[in-house]
Amino acid sequence: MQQILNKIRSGHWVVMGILNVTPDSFSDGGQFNRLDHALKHALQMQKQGAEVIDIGGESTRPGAKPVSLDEELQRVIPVIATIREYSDVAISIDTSKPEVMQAAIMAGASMVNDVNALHAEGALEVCANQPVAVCLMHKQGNPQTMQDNPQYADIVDEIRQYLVARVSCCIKSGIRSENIFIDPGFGFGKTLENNLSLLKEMQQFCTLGYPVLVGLSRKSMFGALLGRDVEQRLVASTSAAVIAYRQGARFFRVHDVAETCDALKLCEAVL
Ligand code: 7PJ
Repeated sequence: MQQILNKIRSGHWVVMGILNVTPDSFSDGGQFNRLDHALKHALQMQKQGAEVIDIGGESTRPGAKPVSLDEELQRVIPVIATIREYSDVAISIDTSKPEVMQAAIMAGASMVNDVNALHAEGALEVCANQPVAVCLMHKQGNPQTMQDNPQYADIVDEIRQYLVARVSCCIKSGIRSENIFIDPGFGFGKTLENNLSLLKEMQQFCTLGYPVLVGLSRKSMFGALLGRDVEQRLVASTSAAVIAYRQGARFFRVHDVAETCDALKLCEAVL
């Protein structure tokens, strides 16, 4: 993970491949649920250029139901252990539960990606006591209801303030500032118009002093804008990654690793 942090700090981009191990994952239909499939998918994404694999056992898509601690642990820990056994790719755990963070770190994860920005009791402490990177994401509301009626006075300002406040909490708890990423949280309690504003104003997050991670891949904002199903959002997703890159985002959480890497290589070559 240290290498990846250095790479991003020196201005290069990094792609994080998404590995969902939820039966209800909207874009891979839970087909990677079994261990061997999960491993194959992770190794394939690594070969395609992913330097981090983000493993999530609880779907956070709009309307998804929470899963129990035991269920989440059973889904993610064997997958992390298996990938760790066969590959040296960096592993990120996509969770909001401190117990899952802890177990994932023990099994070999070196990053905690929390859509809840380490709000759960004990989460800050788990991340402060170990050499892990953290990603703090903004969301409004909870997955069950967040898309019902999101409201903002000034969305960019509100999210900037939220992220800055969460960063301070992390630093106060003992998390090293070099280990912190921030993320405006596309699609988490945001209308299409909100998401487009965030993409347009990406630069305002990239100048806060912390590297920015973006998760735009196959999101429903493209469905809303283009009327396209999840499998038909590749061009919009990579184009959006390029728009974010041009404004300073350097860490990209994606399903389509090879295509995103092509687009980002082009961006870097042009600059
Ligand atoms: C994000 C995420 C995101 C970060 C998900 C999906 C929904 N983590 N986890 N940022 N999205 N950091 O992939 O559509 O945008 S789950």
